[in-house]
Amino acid sequence: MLQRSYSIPTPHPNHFFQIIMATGKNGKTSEASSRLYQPSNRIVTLDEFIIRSEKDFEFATGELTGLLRDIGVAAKIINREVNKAGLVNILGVADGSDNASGDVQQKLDVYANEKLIECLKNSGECCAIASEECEDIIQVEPVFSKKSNYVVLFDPLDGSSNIDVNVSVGTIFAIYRRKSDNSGPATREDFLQPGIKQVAAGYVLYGTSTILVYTTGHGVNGFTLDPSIGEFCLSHRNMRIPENGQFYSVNQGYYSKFDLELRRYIDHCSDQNYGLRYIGSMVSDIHRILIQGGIFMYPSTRKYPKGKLRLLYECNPLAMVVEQAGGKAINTQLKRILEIEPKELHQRSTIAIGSPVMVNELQEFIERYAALPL
Ligand code: AHM
Ligand code: MG
Repeated sequence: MLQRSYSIPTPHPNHFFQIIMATGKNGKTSEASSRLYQPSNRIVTLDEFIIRSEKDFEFATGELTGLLRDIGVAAKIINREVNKAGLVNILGVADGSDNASGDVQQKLDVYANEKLIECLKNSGECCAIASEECEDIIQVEPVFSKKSNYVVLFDPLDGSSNIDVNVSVGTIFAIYRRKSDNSGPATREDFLQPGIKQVAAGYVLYGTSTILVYTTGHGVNGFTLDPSIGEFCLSHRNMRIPENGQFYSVNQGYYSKFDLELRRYIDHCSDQNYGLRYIGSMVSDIHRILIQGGIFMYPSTRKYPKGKLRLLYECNPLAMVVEQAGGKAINTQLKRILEIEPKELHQRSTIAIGSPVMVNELQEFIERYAALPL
């Protein structure tokens, strides 16, 4: 494979990233499959970037800036523990409990959950928290929350069933402005808002390197943790998802349990020689798709007729990131994920998310086959 380097201009003034375009065996340049972002020499830390971007926020009081920084701090603490897994007694299932969604809770789920709650509570930049690991919302006492206007939702360690086998896992987060008056406690309605109301969303991927990717509705940026200085440094500015891709990502083991239209689309992917990539850790799969293009699907199955993934702290934040990068995210009823009106905190949803051309292609299959008799 030949490699050529280009410096490309972008709308951002300080942007000097190189995109390495790879030329495949067939001589075609495949930007989608081999886009690499490379930072310039000037180091921009996450904190510096967040503070400099504060002017982008509609209500620039510094609260949201503080919240994003708190999440960065919690991510570093979680990263340290995830990296030690195997050396200390932190692997395996937590003592006798399932989480709020009925999934088996790992020890590291519990640890990551506690750290995030601790960091958010101590800084006092949000008034309430919701987590995959907690049945109900957690109020932050007014003495700490300084009457904050924000609520935070997260999945502290997504894909945690993979930890014991050293596969990458991630933290997913979503931030909303509360609807209720800030003189009283936050309410469930503050959390039950459609994804379009998110003021910020993102994820941290604890992978071969640790990367924090987030958006405040003004594009998507990624920050790689430099362990030597303990800082997240800007490495992926203004991320854009390739329009189209060569990979599809779905648990094909459930093929016979999928609806006809999904099975036909998967057959089509196979006919087209698309590669199948499925890590079983959604953050990792979405991160790959964000960079290389492709489609991720978790449709309904017999076990999960409404889909497995949680709308508020898995689908919505990842949909916001992907849309902000130029992608699409819909459910298998063809509704835009970000416009679904949530009814419950731990509501599940089906999802198809990724490169716009591939999501549109799936949509055509659903429209064509869903109406057919079985
Ligand atoms: P979790 O929140 O309990 O970790 O479950 C979510 C994970 C996703 O990261 C991943 O895409 C999916 O579950 C994998 O599910 P399956 O094993 O059914 O394919
Ligand atoms: Mg999860």
